[in-house]
Amino acid sequence: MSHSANLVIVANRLPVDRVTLDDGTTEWRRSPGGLVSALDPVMRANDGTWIGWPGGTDGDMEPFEDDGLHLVPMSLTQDDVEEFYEGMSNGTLWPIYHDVVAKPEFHREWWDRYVSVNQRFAEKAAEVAAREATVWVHDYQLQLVPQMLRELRPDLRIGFYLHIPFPPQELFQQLPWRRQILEGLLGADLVGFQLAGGAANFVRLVRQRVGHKTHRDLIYLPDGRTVRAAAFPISIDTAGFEELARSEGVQERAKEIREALGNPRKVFLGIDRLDYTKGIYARLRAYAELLQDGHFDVEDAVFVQVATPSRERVEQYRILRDEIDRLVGRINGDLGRIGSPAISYMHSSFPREEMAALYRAADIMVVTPYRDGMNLVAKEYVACRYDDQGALVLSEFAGASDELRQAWLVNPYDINGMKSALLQAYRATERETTRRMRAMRKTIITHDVAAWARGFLEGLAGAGSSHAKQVRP
Ligand code: GDG
Repeated sequence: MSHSANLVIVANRLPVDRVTLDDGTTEWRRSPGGLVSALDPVMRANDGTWIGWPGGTDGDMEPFEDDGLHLVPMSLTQDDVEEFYEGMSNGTLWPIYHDVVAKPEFHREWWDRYVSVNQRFAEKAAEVAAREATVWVHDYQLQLVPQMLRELRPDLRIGFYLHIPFPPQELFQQLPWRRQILEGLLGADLVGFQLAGGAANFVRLVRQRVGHKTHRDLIYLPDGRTVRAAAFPISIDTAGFEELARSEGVQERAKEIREALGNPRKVFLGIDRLDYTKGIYARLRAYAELLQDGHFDVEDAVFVQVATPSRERVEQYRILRDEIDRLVGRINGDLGRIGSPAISYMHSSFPREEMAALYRAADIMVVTPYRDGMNLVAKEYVACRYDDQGALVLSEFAGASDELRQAWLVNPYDINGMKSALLQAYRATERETTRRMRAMRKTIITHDVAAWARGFLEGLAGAGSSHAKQVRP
């Protein structure tokens, strides 16, 4: 590897997906995620390198350049995928960090594999980082990397960002490897969370379980280092989404969608990865009860639910899929009429343009997770409503509810409460929705994903006691 980088991003996935073309050849396509567009300018300004898994189990691949970005693929074997990714990451950590909405499983082989894969990521980062470079590690799959990397390369400035919630100690304590994970994270100079609550949970756990001294957001290690834990709520490329929403193609498509739905008075919309944390089941039940109770009719309104396929090899995700299939079938069977289903359900993923058109077509966006680090869908909806129209029904347990206070906030465990919020949003006057939407738009226009990345990197430049070089945020 000839390129040595002043900024290294380490994440479970690379920012590109490999797609196979009709003629059997493969090429790389930029993943649509907001993280990629946020980090793209920072990567370019610092000639950065991104380390991650390209998906699949095709064996070793050489580092390559894609559209000016240096990409370093990490290969995973079938066993790595099953034990590190599907197992420890998505079968153990994901549910524990999301309020134990599903039951976490603990397996020692999964943990051993998590350790060995984290070690390989750390070794790769140690190999490509220039002297005193900045390394930014992402998310729950790689929590041991900061410490492993510091051992290999004490000259580096290391940041870690957790995209999902950090749980309270009552739940975190269940983890048989709780101490190792805390120590893994403490290898960073700055540990970033979505919300101040997550940062506080982390600091308290470190004090109680590891025994380090702490003061506010600082942790003092016996070797003289300090680690800072703070909140950096993530956001989206607000201007980019608005521009897409304003494009002629998207406006045209939004009209077509409404027509295809039979031009009902109101369109409700849910867009989620098909995940048990997202509260899809309860939201559809609440909606169906509103129809049953006669508040409105299938001719007046329709609920469009897009569930993007996700983690399909993990058992709990298969069970969830069957449950939603059954529920939608029952609701439509009981309440739908010819040409007017109660719920229009799609288990598929769409291009960004189609997402924007759906946001434009929807009068009421329904986002009701039981627990969510942030929830970007809520912010994307607001970004697309340049007309200041549209209502957002949002769970109190999504990180986004800290900023989007003017949404109709709900407790997703309270079906009656959800019914009443859905109904209020349905009946809201234009004046009311405009007032709320305007305030929410202000928030996400000033706080976009570029501001998030800048904030974290500036925090990292000022954190810790190492003397590594600074990167341009
Ligand atoms: C994790 C945390 C945190 C979805 N379906 C399609 C599609 N999407 C895009 C959305 C949005 C993203 O995927 C989903 O982001 P969320 O934030 O809603 O949820 P998670 O996937 O669980 O993300 C979460 C996030 O990390 C960032 O830190 O907010 O709390 O759980 O951007 O638009 N995009 C396209 N087609 C789809 O079918 N193109």
